[in-house]
Amino acid sequence: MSYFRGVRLALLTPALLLVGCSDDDGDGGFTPGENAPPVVNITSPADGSRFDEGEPVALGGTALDAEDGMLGGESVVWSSDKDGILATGTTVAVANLSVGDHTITLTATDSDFATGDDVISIGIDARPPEPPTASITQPMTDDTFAQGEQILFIGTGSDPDGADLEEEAFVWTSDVDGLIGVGRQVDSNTLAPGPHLIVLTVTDPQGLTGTAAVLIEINP
Ligand SMILES: [Ca+2]
Ligand SMILES: [Ca+2]
Repeated sequence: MSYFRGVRLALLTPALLLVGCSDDDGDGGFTPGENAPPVVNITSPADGSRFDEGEPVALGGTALDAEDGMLGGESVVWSSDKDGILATGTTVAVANLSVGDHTITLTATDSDFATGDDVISIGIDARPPEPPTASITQPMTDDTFAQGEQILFIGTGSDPDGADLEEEAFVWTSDVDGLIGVGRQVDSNTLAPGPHLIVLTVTDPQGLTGTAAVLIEINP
């Protein structure tokens, strides 16, 4: 009786050891050969941050893999649900995010092709329109003219928002005589004698204005 029990125990022991091994597998994490995915953490910017259109957004994060250590370079990828893949590397700056709400994902891939990611939401606000610039090419301040002399007024302007400026956008006035003319280039021989503050006002399609001025003298 006791002999057979001993044999049975001896036969069972290897099986019990094997069962013990599979129990370890079930607990996970410590069995050689099992690959753990990278643990990814976005550290910058803060979730919910907002930025102006064109403003650089500093993206920063970490990707730690149990087997490979810290991941970087091409194995970490930033993407936006709105703009697609943005950049690779743990620390990058992007300045061309489109206006609107973005879900930003940092995805890391380890050497065994296991992936981990982290996600934040940020918003890009449309930049407010900017006024145009105006510049008077001629005449120049302190230029003097005889009464009745033909005076040529030439100006330039541009809009930082990229809008095309029509001829009608350029309006010339004198503080003495009022409206001189409309267009990038106008002329007049009817200015009254005396000093004139000549103002060029440029208006963009959004109704914003830029001005330039020169002071000239009309001799009687
Ligand atoms: Ca791994
Ligand atoms: Ca504008």
